[in-house]
Formats: sequence, C-alpha cells, structure tokens
Amino acid sequence: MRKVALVMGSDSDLPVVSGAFEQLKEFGIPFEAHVISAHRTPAAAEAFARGAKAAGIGVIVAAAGKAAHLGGIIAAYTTLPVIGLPIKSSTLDGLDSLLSIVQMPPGIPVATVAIDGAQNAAILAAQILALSEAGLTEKLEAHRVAMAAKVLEKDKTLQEELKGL
Ligand code: RP5
Repeated sequence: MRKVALVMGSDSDLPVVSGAFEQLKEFGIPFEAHVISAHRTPAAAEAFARGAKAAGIGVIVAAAGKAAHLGGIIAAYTTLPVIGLPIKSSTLDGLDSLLSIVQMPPGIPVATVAIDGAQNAAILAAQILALSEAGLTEKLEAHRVAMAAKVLEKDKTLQEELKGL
C-alpha cells in the first residue's frame, strides 16, 4: 500500500499532527512523518516533494502554522495530492494558517481541512488511497458506522438525563 507522508513546519506542530497518526494506524495505513520548513529549509521541502512519489508515498499531509506555505511549496514540486492542515497559531488563532493554505492561486491546489483538523486530514488521505487500495473502503465505512453508533448512544444518554429533570 502507498504511504501517507505527514510533514510539519515545526516540531511545535506535532501535538496536533499526532492526532492523524492515531487515525491512520486505525485504518492500517503506513505513514511517515517529517519536520520540514518551507521557510527555514526550502531545499529540503523541494527535495522531499520531488522524491515523494518514488518513495512510495500516495498522499501528503502538510501541517503548518502562521504564514503556512509548506503545503503550497510541496504541491508545486509534485502532482501527488496534498492536504493542508492549518495549525492554530497563538496570535491569530489559526486564521492566518487557514487562509495561507486554502487560498492557493489557480493551478496548484492544496486540499484544506479545518484548523487543527488532523483527524479529517487522515480520513481524507485514506479516502484518496481507497480509490486504488483494496479493503480501505470497508474500513472507512466501518469507521462511519462506529461513529454513528456513538452519536446514537449519546442521544440515549441525553434522553435518560432529561427524564430525571
Ligand atoms: C510554522 O511556524 C510552523 O508550522 C509552526 O506552526 C510555526 C511556528 O514554528 P516554531 O517557531 O514553533 O518552530 O512554520
């Protein structure tokens, strides 16, 4: 199976990005993770993106905060799908990161998930891989069934609580 690569602009992004590790593990998807900065290590960002396909990577998740150019610079050097994960920043609450990632000019798309939306980045990566990887679709469907069961359980608990009022 092709891997998901998670790249982050700084190790300070890791607490958010690690949420994607859990989800990918649950789906049985192999992944690798790297700290690569669009600003501080631009040559490394280019080298990573250029070599990603040959390294067996199928989807790249690029997490970054503030002036978050990592997803864009990586997408510029590969035709693999790139999912941008905006990280909540201390000064502008992640709106800076979100707009930097989502507002790519025409020609080089970066699919964008919510601020700190690591789980959705992993699920979207899985959905992309599922187009060509047997068995993944069933895992995605099972995940949705489990999610729905949790909601039904929560509603049941709420109804019990309301009876006691
Ligand atoms: C971005 O700047 C990183 O993705 C991180 O979210 C932010 C701050 O980086 P550090 O100063 O914590 O290394 O490039």
